[in-house]
Amino acid sequence: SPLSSWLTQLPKIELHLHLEGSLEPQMLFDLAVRNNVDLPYVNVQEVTKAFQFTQLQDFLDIYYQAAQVLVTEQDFYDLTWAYLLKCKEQNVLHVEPFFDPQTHTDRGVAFSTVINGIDQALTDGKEKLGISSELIMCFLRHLDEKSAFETLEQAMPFLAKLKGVGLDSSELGHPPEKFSRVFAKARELGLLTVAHAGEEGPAEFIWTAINDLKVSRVDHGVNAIQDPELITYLRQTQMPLTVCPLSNTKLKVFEHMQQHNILDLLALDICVTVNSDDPSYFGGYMTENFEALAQALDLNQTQAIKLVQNSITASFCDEQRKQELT
Ligand code: ES4
Ligand code: ZN
Repeated sequence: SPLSSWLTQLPKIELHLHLEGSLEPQMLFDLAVRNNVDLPYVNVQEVTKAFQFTQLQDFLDIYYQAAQVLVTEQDFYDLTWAYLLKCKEQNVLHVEPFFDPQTHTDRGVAFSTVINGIDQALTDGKEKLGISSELIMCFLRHLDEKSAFETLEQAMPFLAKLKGVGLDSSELGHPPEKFSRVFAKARELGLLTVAHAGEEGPAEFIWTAINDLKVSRVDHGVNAIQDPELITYLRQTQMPLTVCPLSNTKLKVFEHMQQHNILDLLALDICVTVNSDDPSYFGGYMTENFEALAQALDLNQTQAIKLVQNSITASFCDEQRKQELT
């Protein structure tokens, strides 16, 4: 359709993307062979079947298992490069990807292997594709504070390659304040902070992400709608929410895209943005997320442009790059 090609051409920014969640089935198989890793799937059809999950924990179990095929620096390079090529196709000009070091260091892959592979691809992405980036390291919230501190310690030689830290994995039972001290240390080191909050967890977790972790953005945050005072706060402070429409319907945060609240939040003048989260698992990259909003919620061009402008405002890039993106 005309809108669909317009959405593909529209210059876009991605602020909520897990690199491990951009691992496509074909690369999963190729890396399993390359590294001699056993998979519980023999073909793409069985992978597709395994991807029938409808809640966060079922997804995470498969996502962490698949990540085991990532072993060498070249693997992390190839994963990141494939994502950047997809960005180029979809006219995504700036990205702020997440990675989960503990998923790899806990099985014996060195922190340096992970970050050097990712960083080299991001550097090449800037030089060869013109895509700028800022990298964010996430702590797994189902693990303990000690493990998060150890991960921050491992990151010390690589601080120049990192813009911030985030918090992801199972939200229920693991409130943001579990990581108040490690986030305080990260801020002392000059890192910005973000956290997944209000995805499957309550609005209260958005408050504690803001007040205890001092986040610059909230990842997901759609459950803010349950708390009118929080909505007022988010509007007045223009605290950004990195919303992921296809993720939210796949994991049944909303039953159908028609029920998604992103355009309601936009109408309330909240700084919402569109992002793909784990595109290989949830059914699409940036363009497909915008297209899903166009189909289900009648997203128009004015709204799409405002959503991209919000992403520029919410981005961690420098003022000069923001000017170029505007
Ligand atoms: C995630 Cl959708 C989502 N939620 C929480 N943690 C995650 N890690 C990767 N995708
Ligand atoms: Zn996420």
